[in-house]
Amino acid sequence: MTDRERAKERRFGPLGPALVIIPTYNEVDNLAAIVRRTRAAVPEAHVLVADDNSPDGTGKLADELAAGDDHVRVLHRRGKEGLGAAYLAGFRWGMEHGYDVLVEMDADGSHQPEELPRLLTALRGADLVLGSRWVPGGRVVNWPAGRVFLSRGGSTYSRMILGIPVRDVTGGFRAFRADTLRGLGIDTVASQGYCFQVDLANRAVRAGYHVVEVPITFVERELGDSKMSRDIVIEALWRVTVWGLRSRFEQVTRPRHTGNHDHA
Ligand SMILES: Nc1nc2c(ncn2[C@@H]2O[C@H](COP(=O)(O)OP(=O)(O)O)[C@@H](O)[C@H]2O)c(=O)[nH]1
Ligand SMILES: [Mg+2]
Repeated sequence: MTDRERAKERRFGPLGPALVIIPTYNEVDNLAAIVRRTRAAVPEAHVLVADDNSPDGTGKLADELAAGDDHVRVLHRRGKEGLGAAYLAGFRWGMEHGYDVLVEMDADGSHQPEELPRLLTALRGADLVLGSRWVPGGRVVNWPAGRVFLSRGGSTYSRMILGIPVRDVTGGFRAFRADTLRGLGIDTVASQGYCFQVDLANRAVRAGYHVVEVPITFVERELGDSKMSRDIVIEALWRVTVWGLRSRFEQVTRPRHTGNHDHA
């Protein structure tokens, strides 16, 4: 480790126990493998499966995995309420139970647990780490052209209208310090679908947190179905547009400090 890295770690403080939150809706074919890979990749971390009462029995499978491993826990939720709501419930659970690091990771294998150590290492010198497909070294495997277009377009649009320097703003492979989440005011997050991710990244940059993007290889799922829908895209588009316009409006109406003291 270089002196600079050591200095950074001192500035951001040591990392305590980590919780990897895996939201699930109908992931019965994927869950066991993803939990096994996560436990192997970061044996000291705990896993929380946040299941929205999946009709395919994912919740029951999660209970079975938890019964055989004290590092695996399950949060059973009433019904399908969206990815954002599941993560918020997972974050709250994790903070109530004293975790210092809260990680977001999909259940379908798109986010590779083997990359978790890199995210956690980067978090030693940051407030928030974003796994990123759209920085040098990041890539996607087996994604249809339509999804690449949607993701790149969504990130570019969000970056431009929000004015934040994040390349992959919709990604969902992330590591937060609990202190960062506390500072973001998650109780006022209303986003339900994937724009939840844009919301948190936007809040973190605006609040002045040190946000770092780490390249990841995103692998399209082989089993089960994507829950991406037109409604999710529409929610993201209108919310991001409203946030962007609001911040532009604040910029032009804010009293200006010119720094000119000639008249004094
Ligand atoms: N608990 C919960 N998980 C969800 C919901 N929607 C999606 N997920 C999970 O979020 C992750 C990403 O969803 P996925 O369908 O793979 O989206 P895609 O990768 O963008 O196509 C997966 O682990 C899903 O099971 C939801 O409403 N509730
Ligand atoms: Mg997926």
